[in-house]
Amino acid sequence: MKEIKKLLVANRGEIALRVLRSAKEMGLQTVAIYSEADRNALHVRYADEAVCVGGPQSSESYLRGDAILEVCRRLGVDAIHPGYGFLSENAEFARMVTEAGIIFVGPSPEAMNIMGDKLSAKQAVKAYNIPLVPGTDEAISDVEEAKRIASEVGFPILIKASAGGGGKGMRIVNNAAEFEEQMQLAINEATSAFGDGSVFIEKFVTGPRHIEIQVLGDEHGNIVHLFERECSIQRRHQKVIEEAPSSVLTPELRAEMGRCAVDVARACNYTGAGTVEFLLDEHRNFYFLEMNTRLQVEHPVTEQITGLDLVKEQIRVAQGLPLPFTQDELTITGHALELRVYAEDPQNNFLPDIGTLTTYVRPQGPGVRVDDGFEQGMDIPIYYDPMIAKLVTFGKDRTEAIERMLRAIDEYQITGIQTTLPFGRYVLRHPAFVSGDFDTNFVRDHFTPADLDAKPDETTAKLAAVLTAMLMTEKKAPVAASGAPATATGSNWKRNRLGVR
Ligand code: MV4
Repeated sequence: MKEIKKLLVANRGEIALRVLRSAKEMGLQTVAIYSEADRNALHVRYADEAVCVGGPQSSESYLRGDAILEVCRRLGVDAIHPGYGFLSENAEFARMVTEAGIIFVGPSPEAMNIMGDKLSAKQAVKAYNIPLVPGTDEAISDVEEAKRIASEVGFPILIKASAGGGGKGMRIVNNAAEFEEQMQLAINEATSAFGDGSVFIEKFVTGPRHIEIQVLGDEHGNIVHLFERECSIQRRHQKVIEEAPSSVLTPELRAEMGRCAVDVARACNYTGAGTVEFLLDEHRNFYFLEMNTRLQVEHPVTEQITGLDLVKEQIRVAQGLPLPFTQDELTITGHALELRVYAEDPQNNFLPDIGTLTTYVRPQGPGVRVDDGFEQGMDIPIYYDPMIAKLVTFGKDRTEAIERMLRAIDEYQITGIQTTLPFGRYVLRHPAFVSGDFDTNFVRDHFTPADLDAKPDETTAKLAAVLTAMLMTEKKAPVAASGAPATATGSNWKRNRLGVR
């Protein structure tokens, strides 16, 4: 075992604070780094020591691997937690850290390299029986060959950049006539954005759900999955609401996707916490898309339903300890939702809204968790992500988690800036969301800014009607389609399987 005594968090905002809290509970000494824009930030005050590493721009501070390593040497740091974003998926940084004799709390640089490129990820999982979207598993540059494959796969197809991610460098092609132009655009975009023009083709799945599986691996070859997160409610590839468990997975499908996720992790000898992304189509076929080699923003919903602290687990496996549980020992209890609260104006095309948090009062009470990095009176800096907070609620079932989220949104008081809280309230009250019948097109299909002007009474009445309908269905159908008892894991998720097409 490689004991960690002093941990540096190479990040800012809510995730820096989140990691520091777990480190403190574990009795570790903590070091924060910060930029000139974050002098008064909460993570700086929370850590035992804090060092300014440069200017407000990320490139002058949070992305400066050399400066961060210098702080580690000076303060005798034995491990770095990278959080998400910034250097968290930078294999070169992970290698530098390891070569400096410091523990990188995350996977090996090799695993990061394999999964950082979508085509090499597809190659790596080839030896396993992982379903992939029909298409090519190699870079394609010959337009005629690409067209031939596209017509075999069938339109619409999607051209994706191998080095891309989060929707960057994707092009939908509806017919052969558009093909050549779109392919050239995709290659040019990929070349200028990633310095790598490799593209490939996939059948375009038109109304998919985005389901991801949390995995955790140790250095002794043990890998488990921690069930799924449903992340279909997003706007322009920015997630808005995440939940666990998903209301569309049967226990059988959950186990099958879980096994595949573990195999994806095995394909790159994954260690630490990671996430395997799948698309689920309307017939509930699933396809592996990519793997994210970091702790994700939405990890709290998994923590709430499993009772685990993922940051502690990350730190333990980074010290070389074996996982303290087996797959069979893991169960789902209750239901959790996360609403991302952004400093954006939903009435004005979600334009980032910067300024001072004149009023900032967090919701409290049963089943509410707020992960944030701000206090009343602070400014939201313009240099970083506009996410102010993650509002997480949990309850015995999905209905209770929704009711608590609506109550928590009402308690949340933020003035001085516009936020996405009203948008969150709108989504949580929408019959399609409440019934579970939605896909990644939810926001496009169901939202216009005028919806936020609706009288609260009208939407409340609508919600009451839907909840009543759900309660009646629960009484009629408390048993899963498989005929298995509905609460084998102590979870009520099966009762919520409405809207399954
Ligand atoms: C797809 C797809 C449909 N068909 N691939 C977007 C982000 C990246 N991780 C993969 N993405 C998609 N890939 C095929 N073959 C639809 C999406 C997609 C999407 C995926 C997950 C969550 C939200 C999304 C929104 C639009 C498109």
